[in-house]
Amino acid sequence: MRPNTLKQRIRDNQPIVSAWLSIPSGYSAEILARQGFDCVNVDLQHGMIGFDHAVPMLQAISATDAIPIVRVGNSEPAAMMKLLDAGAYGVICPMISNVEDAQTFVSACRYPPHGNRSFGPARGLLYGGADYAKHANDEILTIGMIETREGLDNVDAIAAVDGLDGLFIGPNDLSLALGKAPMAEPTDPEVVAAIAKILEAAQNQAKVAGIFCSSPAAAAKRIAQGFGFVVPGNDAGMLTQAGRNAVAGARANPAADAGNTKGGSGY
Ligand code: 3PY
Ligand code: MG
Repeated sequence: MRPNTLKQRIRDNQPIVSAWLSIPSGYSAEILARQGFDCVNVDLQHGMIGFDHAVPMLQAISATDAIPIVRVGNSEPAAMMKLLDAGAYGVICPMISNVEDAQTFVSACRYPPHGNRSFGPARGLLYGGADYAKHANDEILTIGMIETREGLDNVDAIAAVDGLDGLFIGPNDLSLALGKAPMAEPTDPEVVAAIAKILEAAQNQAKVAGIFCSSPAAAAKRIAQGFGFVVPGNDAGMLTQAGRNAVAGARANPAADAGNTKGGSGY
């Protein structure tokens, strides 16, 4: 089976930098997958993406060295199993609040005897190789999101769940859960302490800790803090920023590009 290089990076203590897709397009998936990210996540929770769009996006990513992963909408096993069959090499599951949630999630991603994943690996076989079924339990990455108050209270027990590869923080939901305004880069001391607690819980179990970030600089700071999985913003945010910069740049100095008729990087 094609090795999951994310698992290798975790073993080697190398941070994972993930792209995050919310736009339902194989083309934008392909563009980002070719920019050097370790993995590209297709976000089926908050992204504008359903299963039928996710499949060509996973195909586009799997034509590159980036590992295709998904964030599912919830811990419902059938949807996860179908995305694994479609070739996802990792699953991020939101709102893991207790050990039972984590076990349900992990079980859906593992074939018996380690779980209850149903057999029918379709694109998994094409991407992973003929021996997919033999090694999938070892290669598929499972990351549970801690972003509820209950999840925070139970974080040590959740981190210890066998087969769960890591914890991932949703800073917006975590802020809301603690009675604060949603923030991608929280500054409230209670939320900051909660983030530190989740990081420590993962580290105590030698598991990877991940967090959504709003910019490359924020992601670099999180890596320096010990996070092993960061997301330096999503596709929509990058497009928004690039669009704003383009407009501001054009208005700031309208004569700068006079005479330059060459196309830029988008056409
Ligand atoms: C959150 O901030 O709650 C997230 O889930 C980020 O994707
Ligand atoms: Mg969230």
